[in-house]
Amino acid sequence: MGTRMSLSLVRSLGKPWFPILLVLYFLPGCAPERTDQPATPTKTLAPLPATPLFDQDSAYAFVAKQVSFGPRVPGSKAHQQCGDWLVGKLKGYGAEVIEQTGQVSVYTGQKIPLRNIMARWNPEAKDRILLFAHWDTRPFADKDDERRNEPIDGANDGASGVGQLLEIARHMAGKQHGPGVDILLTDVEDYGQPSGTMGMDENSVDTWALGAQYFAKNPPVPGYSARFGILLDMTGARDALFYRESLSMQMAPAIVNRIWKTAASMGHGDRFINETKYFVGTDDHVPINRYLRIPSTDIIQYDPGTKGFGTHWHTHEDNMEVIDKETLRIVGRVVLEVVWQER
Ligand code: AHN
Ligand code: ZN
Repeated sequence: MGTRMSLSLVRSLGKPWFPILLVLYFLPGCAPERTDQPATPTKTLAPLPATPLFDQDSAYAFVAKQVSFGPRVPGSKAHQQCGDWLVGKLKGYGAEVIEQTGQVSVYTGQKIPLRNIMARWNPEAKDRILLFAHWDTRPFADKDDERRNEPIDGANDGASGVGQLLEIARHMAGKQHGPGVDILLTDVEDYGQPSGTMGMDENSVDTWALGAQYFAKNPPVPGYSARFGILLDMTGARDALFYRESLSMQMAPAIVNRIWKTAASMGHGDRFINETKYFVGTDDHVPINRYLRIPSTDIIQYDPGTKGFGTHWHTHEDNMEVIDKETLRIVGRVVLEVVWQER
């Protein structure tokens, strides 16, 4: 093609329309392409600061500390004391802390106090990332055969995600690049109406995640938004597997992709399984997606044996014995990596 074009150019020499051809030849895009130069100049991005090391011993200690207060049932003394400790830790890591208090009605009609805790780094930044987990404990063990009316320890269901977020918080003052970060510890997630094994009906779905619903409907920061949100729920049990959660895939597929791809690239594809499972009826990410329109995903354990949550779920077996440092580390470092890679 190039040779034929050049030949016809030679034959046109001396023809009256040759000057027009000559002008056309030098117009951008009309000359035969040169291959010795890149078509567009390459933009080199500045290297990102190294991601800090997520310390699983530290995360484990944060889980154990929460459990040591006793079940963090809304309205209880343990709940009050643990809440105070969480606020103190987050302030100690340099965050501006907003406490959102209020009252919510649970499925029995009973009114209970609510305390959402939001820790903010670089609060002036418009561009933000939201990390969240619930810090309350289920007041009963409705999936157990014994002591069904007693509250559970909630080592995995509640304390694990909060422990990982506290360990991430410990590094946050050192983050000088990229968007601002908010860690939201939601309250009254786990006071939902007990139901059969196969999940929930239309009426009971809204009895869960009351703190996140309250936050999303009345954000304490007017016009609150974020690029994306990541919810950690039951992320600390031994050998836990994390499948792409179906509601997250419907509402926020891009951030799900980011997390599962990052996990695979870090060698954790054996824990972050690249398959979607429908097993979560609702969770804190649903109101955050629905009302605040922040694309948010739930990282939550799926057990192929139960085709649902772990066997310890909402039983007294959800105690420190199910917590494993390796699981805490894997989820913690994947989330920290995704946060650190944002520019
Ligand atoms: C259900 O899907 C029934 N519950 C998800 C919310 C939850 C409860 N997460 C922890 N406990
Ligand atoms: Zn629960």
